[in-house]
Amino acid sequence: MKLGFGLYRHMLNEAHYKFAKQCGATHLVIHLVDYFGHNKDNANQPIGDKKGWGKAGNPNEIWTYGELKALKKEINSHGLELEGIENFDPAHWYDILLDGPKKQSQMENLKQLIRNAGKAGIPVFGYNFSLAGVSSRMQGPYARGGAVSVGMEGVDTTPIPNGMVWNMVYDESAPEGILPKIDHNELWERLGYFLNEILPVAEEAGVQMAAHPDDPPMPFVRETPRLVYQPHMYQRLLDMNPSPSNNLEFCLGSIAEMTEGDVYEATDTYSRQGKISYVHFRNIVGKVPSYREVFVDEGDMDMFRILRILKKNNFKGVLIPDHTPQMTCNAPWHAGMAYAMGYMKAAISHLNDD
Ligand SMILES: [Mn+2]
Repeated sequence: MKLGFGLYRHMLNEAHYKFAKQCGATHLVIHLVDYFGHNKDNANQPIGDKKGWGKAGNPNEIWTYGELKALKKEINSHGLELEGIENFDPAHWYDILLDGPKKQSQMENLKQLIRNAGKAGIPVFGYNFSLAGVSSRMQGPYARGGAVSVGMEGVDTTPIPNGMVWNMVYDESAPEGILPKIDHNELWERLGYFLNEILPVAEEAGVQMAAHPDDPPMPFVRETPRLVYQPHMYQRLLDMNPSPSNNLEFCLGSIAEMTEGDVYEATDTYSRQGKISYVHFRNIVGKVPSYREVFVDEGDMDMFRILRILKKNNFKGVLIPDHTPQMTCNAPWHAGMAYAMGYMKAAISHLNDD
């Protein structure tokens, strides 16, 4: 197993690469979507509000091979590997999510993006097939010692306005109104189209498509259906297409927040199938619709037990902390992340001594 950090777009710089290396990470998973338009007030722990996470990017400009190659080179020059990119820009696939008129042309763009990633030598592309995206979360002093973290108290039922999807505005001049209501089957069909189109290209490009479960894992959020809100629903996604590129971005926190099943069993089931591309290694207390994100060592989950299961099933991928509570000091994000990474590093070396 390998250790990495997830870095948001505004963190893709020398200071953060050095920080990651100094903590003992060897790999990075990077976000290229410009959440909050570089307004950093909220961007180190995105929760957003009903206005969402800001404006989506340019629909006509996908991330180019040159751009990705340069990023990889820069990251490598700091002694780190670039393991993956996390999330598509809503601007690049809103009509794939919404089954809109630009679906096919956006699909062609995403295929080119995956080819670009493969050519640049980036092995994993994480995505979250969701209309509401991350939603309904609040921020508060939920973790040990009053550390500020994210939690949920009830689900957001505000409908999504036209022009917005996955928490971002892709069309500021969209007509008044809200997204039409659809059921779960319709959303699964949209996912099926996406997978059948993207997976052959991903396979050829040497890229694994890694699906994040719903965050929060509720059947409906903002009046839209969700796909993977119980552990067994991941299997449905895998069974839709047998491609070796059809993989998971295995978020332990979101899975432990689910009301059915068992996070240890799920870890065993999916790692045994070799279907986990990388892991979001974080801990929580509670389940939806009422849970809190906490420090890695104070939650409901026995993280050592999770690691033993991953090791037994020969998981070789990357673990990243995902999010952590923010610690009270001048660098709340860094302190939280360094704490998580130190814990993970010690746990892994202990495991390897067994
Ligand atoms: Mn996650």
